[in-house]
Amino acid sequence: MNKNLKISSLIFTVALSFGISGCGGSGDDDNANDNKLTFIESVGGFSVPESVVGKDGTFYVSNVNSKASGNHWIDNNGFISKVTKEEIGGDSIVDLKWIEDLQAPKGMALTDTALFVADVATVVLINLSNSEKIVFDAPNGTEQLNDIALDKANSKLYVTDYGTSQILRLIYNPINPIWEIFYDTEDNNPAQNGLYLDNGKLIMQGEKGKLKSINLEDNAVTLIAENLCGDNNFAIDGITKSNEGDYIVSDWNGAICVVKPTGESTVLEGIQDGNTADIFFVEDDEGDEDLLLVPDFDSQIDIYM
Ligand SMILES: [Ca+2]
Ligand SMILES: [Ca+2]
Ligand SMILES: [Ca+2]
Repeated sequence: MNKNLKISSLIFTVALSFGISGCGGSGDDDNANDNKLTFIESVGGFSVPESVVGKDGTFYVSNVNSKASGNHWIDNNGFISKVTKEEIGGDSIVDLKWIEDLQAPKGMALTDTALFVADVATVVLINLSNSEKIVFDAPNGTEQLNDIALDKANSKLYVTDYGTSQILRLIYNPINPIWEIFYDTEDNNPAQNGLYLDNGKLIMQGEKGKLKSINLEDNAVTLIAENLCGDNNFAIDGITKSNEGDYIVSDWNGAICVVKPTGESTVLEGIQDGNTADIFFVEDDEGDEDLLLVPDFDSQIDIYM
């Protein structure tokens, strides 16, 4: 990994090359920084941001815009912000309330043409070009949809319900959407939150302090790691993957942990105080200027390299 500043292909204006998981990069000082993030800047102006996703220089931030839970999530004031990299470096947000009339939008999934948003009891599909919405009402009994993992090739998405601890599957045909329960609660199962699709496996929490995967072909559940970063109560909010093949998981309470496929996990140092909600890994086009975007569930997206 080269540690050269490259202004020309910046994401969020400033980026140095950095492998989030370290993993013995080729630099001289690789050992010193393997498990440390470097804070770059915060982008503010949001209202309880829960997640961020993006591609090609355009990013979307879900704004819960309320901190109360239960029925208080239903307040019709949630919104999605649309941010471009040029403006975000100058601390300005292109379109703070790009999409309004949501409740408490949280996890999102992005395609070339659409943004899917988990919004309490619905999944909302937003057309990127005309901002039109298609709303998929979740089945009765759904409590608080939280995160989305998209299986676009099969027109399916998986969405966690923080309230019931289930993972639901939606075939998102607008004319005939089909919902089913894909994964039901385990013993001692905490509220399901973060979800990530990785080559035919759904990566999820399963039990507090653990990272598990479900094989989408046979539904077999495999334990990847336990006692995440030495914390049996690690409550996963966001799950992503570095370009070195390690999972990066956030605990909403304020911690980020790198999990190797072998199950070894290491806490990332250098995180700002506050919450760390649903994170997003930005791999540079050339693969060597990677960033981690961390919503603080207050007002900012914190950017690390
Ligand atoms: Ca709200
Ligand atoms: Ca997520
Ligand atoms: Ca979440």
